[in-house]
Amino acid sequence: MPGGAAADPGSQALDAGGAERLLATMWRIRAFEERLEPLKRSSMVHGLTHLSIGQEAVAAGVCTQLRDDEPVYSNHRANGHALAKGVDMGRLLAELMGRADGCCRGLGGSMHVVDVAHGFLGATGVVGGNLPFAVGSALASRLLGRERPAVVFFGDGAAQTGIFAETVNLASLWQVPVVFVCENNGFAEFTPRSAHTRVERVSDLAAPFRVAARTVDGNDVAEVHRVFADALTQARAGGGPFLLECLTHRLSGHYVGDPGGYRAAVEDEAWRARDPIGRLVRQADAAGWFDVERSRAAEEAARDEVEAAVAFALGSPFPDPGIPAELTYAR
Ligand SMILES: Cc1ncc(C[n+]2csc(CCOP(=O)(O)OP(=O)(O)O)c2C)c(N)n1
Ligand SMILES: [Mg+2]
Repeated sequence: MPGGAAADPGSQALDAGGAERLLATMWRIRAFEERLEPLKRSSMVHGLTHLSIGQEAVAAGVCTQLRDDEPVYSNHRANGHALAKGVDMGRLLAELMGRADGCCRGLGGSMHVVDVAHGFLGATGVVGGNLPFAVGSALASRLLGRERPAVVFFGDGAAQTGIFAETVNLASLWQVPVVFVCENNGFAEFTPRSAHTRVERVSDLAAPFRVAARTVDGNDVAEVHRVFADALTQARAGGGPFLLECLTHRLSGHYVGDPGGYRAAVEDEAWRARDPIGRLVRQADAAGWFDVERSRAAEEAARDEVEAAVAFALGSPFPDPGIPAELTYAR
């Protein structure tokens, strides 16, 4: 399958090849989720479906730089993180459709996707609940004698939980290799950040714990890639934790079917002009790397891959009803 995480891409400055890879990854996420929405509306997909359309630059800029054994802890808005980390698209869709060939045999669904082989250690429905997992993973690697960074994605809403402060404090105290990646889309469900707090920037919450932090334009994949590359290099070298805040925007509801009453005040049109895919194409054109034709080809390849994933998932049976008991109890 094209795109996704590489075995050992390292962290280097963006070049034409790297930019093409980010473009392909963003198109794969966009095409997948645009197809997922009608599948969810026609009840082919089970459980809540949280789309990340408009936020693809964060997943792509971060996950494509990680090795398979550098784990990612995702949240409820997990499709982009999973695809960019290398989870097979067909197996991901089969999981969301509750099919036996899903990456968790169809028993988990969208908020419990796990793929150990690719270091995708999971979506979770517990807002903020993934933060300590990442610190525990980074601590475990330290105890085993290596600095293996863990990355955790969380939203601006998760930054308001108590466990966020506890986790950042311990990461700082122990100086473990963890990169906290905040996707600040300005909303937690239907509530704007301004209704939760007077602290506008999540990166400001790191300073009291003496954790280095940066806020970047989360719709500029080149900038996300560049700053995350530095954080990753620091973490791999034993330099301790880092918090990367990516300012972004989800172009659709909190979940598919969100009535959206609050969206009248949301500036979708202004954000559409800052669409991360179009921006990368303009940057690549200016750098002489590729133009919009390359983007169209990447889009077409992504849409073909999605159709193959749909056929794969639809061809997969539902799990044997006896399986949950078999997996729950030890013999
Ligand atoms: C512990 C917990 N509290 C509340 C919820 C309900 N909930 C689900 S998503 C969400 C908002 C999360 O916002 P944010 O972290 O900013 O992520 P975003 O949805 O914007 O990507 C909330 C409150 C939950 N799932 N878990
Ligand atoms: Mg949010």
